[in-house]
Amino acid sequence: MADLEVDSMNDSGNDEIHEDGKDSGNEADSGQMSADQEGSGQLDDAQLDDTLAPEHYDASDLRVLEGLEAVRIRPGMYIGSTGPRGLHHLVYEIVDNSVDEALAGFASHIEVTILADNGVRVTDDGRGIPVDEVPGEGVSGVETVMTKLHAGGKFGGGGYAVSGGLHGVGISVVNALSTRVDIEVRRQGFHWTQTYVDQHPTTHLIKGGPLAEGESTGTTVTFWPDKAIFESTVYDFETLRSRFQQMAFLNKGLKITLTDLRHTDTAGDEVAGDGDNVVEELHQTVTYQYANGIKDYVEYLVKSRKATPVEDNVIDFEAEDLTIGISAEVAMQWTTAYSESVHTFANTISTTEGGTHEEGFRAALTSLVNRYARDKSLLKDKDDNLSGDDVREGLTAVVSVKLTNPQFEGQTKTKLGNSEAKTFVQRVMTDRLGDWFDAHPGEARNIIQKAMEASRARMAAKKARENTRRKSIFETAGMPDKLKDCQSNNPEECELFIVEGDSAGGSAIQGRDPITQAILPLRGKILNTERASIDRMMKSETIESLITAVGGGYGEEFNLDKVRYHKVIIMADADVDGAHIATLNLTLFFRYMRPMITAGYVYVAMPPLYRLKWTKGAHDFVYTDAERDRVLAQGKAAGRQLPKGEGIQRYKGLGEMSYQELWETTMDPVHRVLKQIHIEDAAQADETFSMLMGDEVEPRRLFIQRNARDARFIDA
Ligand code: 0RA
Repeated sequence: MADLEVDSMNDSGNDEIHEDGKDSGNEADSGQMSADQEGSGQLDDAQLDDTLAPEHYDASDLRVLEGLEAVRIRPGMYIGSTGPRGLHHLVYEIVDNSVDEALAGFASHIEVTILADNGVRVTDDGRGIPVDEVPGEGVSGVETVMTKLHAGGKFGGGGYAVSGGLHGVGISVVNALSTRVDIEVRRQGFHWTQTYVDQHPTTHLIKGGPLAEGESTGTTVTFWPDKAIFESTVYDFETLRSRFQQMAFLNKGLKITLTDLRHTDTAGDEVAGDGDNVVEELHQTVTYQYANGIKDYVEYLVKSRKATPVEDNVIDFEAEDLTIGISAEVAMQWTTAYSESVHTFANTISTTEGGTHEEGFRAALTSLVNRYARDKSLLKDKDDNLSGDDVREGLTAVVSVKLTNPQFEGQTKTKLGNSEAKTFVQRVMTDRLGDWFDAHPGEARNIIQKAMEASRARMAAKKARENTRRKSIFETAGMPDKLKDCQSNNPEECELFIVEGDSAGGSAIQGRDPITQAILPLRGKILNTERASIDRMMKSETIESLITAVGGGYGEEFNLDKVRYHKVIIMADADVDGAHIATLNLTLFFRYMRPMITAGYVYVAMPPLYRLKWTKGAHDFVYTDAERDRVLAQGKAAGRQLPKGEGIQRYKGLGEMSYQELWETTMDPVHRVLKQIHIEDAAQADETFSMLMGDEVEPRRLFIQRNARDARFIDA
């Protein structure tokens, strides 16, 4: 799943954790690629000669290919990274072009197929990429799109062009980073084909047979990513599936089909424990199409959270301002759940860092609810205003804006910066939600009463917290008893290990580097914050001690500047129970200290699974079954031997390790493997958390079992 994404890293004393070595390429400076994607002049088929220039390459072709060479030299600049994200980005690049064709009203169905050899085919039933010679280019439209940077789908015209963050850099980038691309266009009554090998066309665009009776026009692009560029060229079905489902939600009516033609050995998940590929993911197909767009999205989110709606109907509206080139769609529903789940998008890119559209949404919502509550005397003069947190408690909402020239800011370029988006969304919300409240007074009253209950619970929690805080100031400077703090006061170098169980906690305390590493042992499982109200949550001593140790507070008042550790490392056993504990901890961060995750401060430690006790030389610790097999084979090839019987020691829990072993394998920055938690897609993560932490045990058990080791639920 693409939700909470994790990058493994061996952070060998290296502080540059955001530039993780695996997903190489700088995410931060890669979001500006949409600036220059205007087309290269209107194509007018009628004016163009149908015959194509004979095949010859002159200086201008060389210049074109130099452009693609630049992409190969710095792929991160164009697709963000050469890790899993970049690899999947290639597919989105092609699909976005087809989506544009669909939004322009010409395509209705996009089919994506992962081929058995990890090539990917994208087919649409649009107009087809122009096949005639492009004036001034000397080559066909197809060849221009394939070889010229930024000559993407936009040949000008047609509504207001919409472009995403990294998206819209064009099909040429896919060509640049593939060993082969086959392109087939169905247009002007015929099939047209061309193949590119290592960026170069092997022939000119070939006109094939006529379209069959009833065969639609359209484009098919098949590409094979270059193994010399990407760390891995194996596509993840789940990552693509969830993205296409989301695209279908965000583009009302669009139909997207995804098919996986691979066999188990590449598509299967490794199941924790036995080292066999057990889970079969053979030849699956999914199709998504939502007639009501984000309204369906909200219904889906509410259902997957197993939340009970306060009112039957999803509130939804949309508005558009053609003069400034912006549209906004909002869908929302309150539920009896305690946490909020608000997801915002700009040009279908998930804006996990929020931004102006989200500010506009929140500001309008809070002031409208307060004004309405006072008008109707639900709130009395003596009462405080309801806070934003109160108003949004239990709210599931999707806000999707589309605008011509989006400015993406923030650490991961997922924060919308356009000021006009704030005023527009704020105005639309105030008008339309205000109308809805007026038209549905009974429902409005229920919603406001729920917010008032939230407010009362929050105040009770605050009071309780102030009491305990006042008390503990006399004790250990406000820090929890259980915390073995580190000596350094510099949060940048400080690490907090959250450790399951007192015995592992003891080893961690003995093994740690006391200058920079603090240990917080927690006994057993923490409260499931998905299922508890905020006052109940704050009554839990364990959760209180965790929040106090981290130091930034929680909820709306969370302050990243006050955080005492820039690495919080969840350390749990490498088994199903451990995975559950890690997930409970992550849920707490996700719901109540989310900026910790966004800032990249939250990690999961990966203790080794096995120790290989060679008869001679140092032992090897390995972290996955695959690594065990590889290291074994390498060792044996090098003539090393394992003692009979107990040569491979399997660790069942952290408690089995001596404190020296725990330090060496799991805590020492030179050797340990940490997984950094990202919020790649908050909506998806939200859904996963709800599924994991919700009422139903069986999906959770299966999921954790499948993901306990390879942590796919937190991997790209
Ligand atoms: C340029 C111009 C036109 C369509 C496209 C590109 C186009 C590109 C892609 C990429 C994947 N599918 C696509 N479908 C269309 C419009 C040409 C016209 O006016 O007919």
